[in-house]
Amino acid sequence: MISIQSKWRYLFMFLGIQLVVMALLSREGYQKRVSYFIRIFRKPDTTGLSGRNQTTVGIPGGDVYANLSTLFKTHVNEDHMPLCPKTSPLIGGPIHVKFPSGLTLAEVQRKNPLVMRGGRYRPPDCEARHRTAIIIPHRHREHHLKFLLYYLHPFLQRQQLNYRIYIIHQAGTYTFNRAKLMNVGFREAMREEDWDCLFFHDVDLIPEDDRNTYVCDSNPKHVAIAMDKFGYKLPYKMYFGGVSALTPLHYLKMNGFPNNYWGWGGEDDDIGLRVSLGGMYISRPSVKVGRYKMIKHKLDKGNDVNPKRFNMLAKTRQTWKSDGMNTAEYELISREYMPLYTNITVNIGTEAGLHSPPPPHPPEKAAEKHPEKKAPAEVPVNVPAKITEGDTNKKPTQNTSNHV
Ligand code: UDH
Ligand code: NGS
Repeated sequence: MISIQSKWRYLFMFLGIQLVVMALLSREGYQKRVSYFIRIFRKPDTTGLSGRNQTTVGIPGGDVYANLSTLFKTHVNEDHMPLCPKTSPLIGGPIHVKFPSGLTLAEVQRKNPLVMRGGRYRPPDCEARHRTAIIIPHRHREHHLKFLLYYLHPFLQRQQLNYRIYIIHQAGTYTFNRAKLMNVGFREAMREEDWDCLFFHDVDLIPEDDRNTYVCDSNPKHVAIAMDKFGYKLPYKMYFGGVSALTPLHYLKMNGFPNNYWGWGGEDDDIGLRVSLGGMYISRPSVKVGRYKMIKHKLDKGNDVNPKRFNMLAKTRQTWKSDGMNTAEYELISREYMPLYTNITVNIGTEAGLHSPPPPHPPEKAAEKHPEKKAPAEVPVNVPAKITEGDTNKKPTQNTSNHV
């Protein structure tokens, strides 16, 4: 028979074990611990296609260039090439991203012998199922561009895509306008070829998993859903920044992107709202694969925080049909076919138009020097999920190791 004293002893032992387990769970994050325990009871995965830490089973060493040298130009008749398989045999999973010093564009070119002038690629041994244009808004970020090209070219080749990379370069020194540059990119890319999918891609985001396929969904896709700077989580429900993918039909249904967001912030939220206003939904890949490493940097000169962004967002419902693809005015300065990308340099003017002198800058409010998140004046549109102060108020996890 168990005496009362030993009953207490068991009770204390039980509570002690509970305390140890709780301490373990809270150390390094609850989720990590729970998944660790779950993994102990799971059969090992031999496909390399699920979960993280499978680098050695998936892409050898997580090297984005692994196995790509097996691809070479064959002299097959291009009219009689077989269709590429539904899932590329080159896709392997997680990619190890680092930023080696001393990388040059010549080196990226040497590592990508099958990329043609203008940053154009077609699989050498099969007819691609998908035709994707990558549109990158750009100014003064050559250093980031070099790293993006180093990772993006082999990443897209692993997916057996027919693709081209377009850099849309804003000429001059006037305030940067990311969304308007995307409108330019859309029109100029579609003028050149009949793309079935367009990826709108920030220059500083490096994909970390090649199962994140650069093809479109039946709804506009927000792709960069798990960035290192946000702890590999979506910062808020309606976030549509970084990388997104739309078909030409999606793009036209939402009248493209706004032209009037000059400076940092808000334009991606406007684009997210347009998806709903155009009668569509936001689709997303799984957080396991929609992972990105951001090359750390500060706010650029010429891209100050836009103090009007919340007021503008509150009016998207009224403005989206009259400001967008149908009103995007710009002047093409040049189109250059570089070895690794097509460079489109464009004059997008200012708030005052293409040729008028820029409007005087409004005095900047002290608070706007730092883009703390404020709520829009009112909830902008009747959409399934709304952007509120809480929604945009996220705390990026600072990751200093990506600062190059
Ligand atoms: N971009 C340029 N040149 C510029 C500004 C922006 O090329 O001068 C392009 C580039 O593709 C970049 C994208 O526009 O990836 C988005 O701009 P961003 O990287 O400045 O914006 P993001 O929100 O980062 O990703 C801002 C970092 C500082 C934020 C401070 C507020 N939290
Ligand atoms: C929101 C901004 C977005 C921006 C996002 C992430 O608050 O444009 O933060 O910013 N919306 C508004 O300001 C209305 S980040 O942490 O990357 O600097 O993309």
